[in-house]
Amino acid sequence: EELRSALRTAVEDRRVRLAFQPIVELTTGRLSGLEALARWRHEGRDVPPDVFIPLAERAGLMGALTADLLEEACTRLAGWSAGRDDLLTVHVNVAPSQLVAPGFVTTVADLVRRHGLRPGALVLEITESGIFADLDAARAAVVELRRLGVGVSLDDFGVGYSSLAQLNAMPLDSVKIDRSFLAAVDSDPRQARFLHAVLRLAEEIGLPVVAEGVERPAQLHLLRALGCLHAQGYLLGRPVEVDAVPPLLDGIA
Ligand code: G
Ligand code: G
Ligand code: MN
Ligand code: NA
Repeated sequence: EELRSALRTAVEDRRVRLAFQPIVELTTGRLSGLEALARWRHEGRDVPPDVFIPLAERAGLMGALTADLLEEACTRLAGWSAGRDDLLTVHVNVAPSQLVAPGFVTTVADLVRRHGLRPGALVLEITESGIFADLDAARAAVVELRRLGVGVSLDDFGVGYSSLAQLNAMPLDSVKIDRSFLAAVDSDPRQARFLHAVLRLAEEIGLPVVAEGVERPAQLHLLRALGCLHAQGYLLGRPVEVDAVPPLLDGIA
């Protein structure tokens, strides 16, 4: 319909852009990374990614959109990393369809080389809900990406359909626990115990955790007490536009 053709034009004109949300190291309170989040303003309003990402998928625009956003993320990352020797990472969300698309890994390898990135500075976030549609292809892509040194993080961990055995078979280097696991930890002891169990599971299989959706100090205190190393959420920092990122970086030099 109308929104679809507007999105097509926006992708062609590179008007879908990125916002960046801080990921914080809990032991020090310092910035450790930034998650890139796609933003589209259409007729004066922000269209949520939950709307335009599926629309792009149905319209056959995901390949072009992903290429464009990865290019922007790598350009920004290279600029922000110049002259610094810290370990800033930029996380980019990659739809399952793109992870397994022909040539995807080659495209990523080319980006890393062209922008002169430390490969581990780029982290791709893949979602549990989609990768298991074609598990073998997804695993093969993840193996190749990790061989390049690029990071792969499993997003929305815990709410998808995967078995733990399948997860264990993927050479991931971190998981992001879905914010639903954090929602009630400060009011419901059972939820707090559940979070504890999920964190212990991740630790047992050697997967560092990024906790998502930290909105209240009590959630932050619990995560620290349970030994979670990284977190993200409105309390720690909202998504900001590109121009607001450099001041955030001063905190980590
Ligand atoms: O930012 P938030 O409302 O900004 O994002 C909502 C959802 O959209 C999240 O699940 C997020 O992972 C997804 N999303 C945001 N940006 C992108 C993107 O560039 N590519 C893909 N595939 N998903 C994205
Ligand atoms: O699925 P993904 O993790 O990529 O989702 C990122 C989404 O989560 C974005 O829409 C982002 O704006 C949103 N988000 C980030 N921090 C918080 C938070 O503390 N609370 C809520 N409700 N959403 C958050
Ligand atoms: Mn994400
Ligand atoms: Na998530």
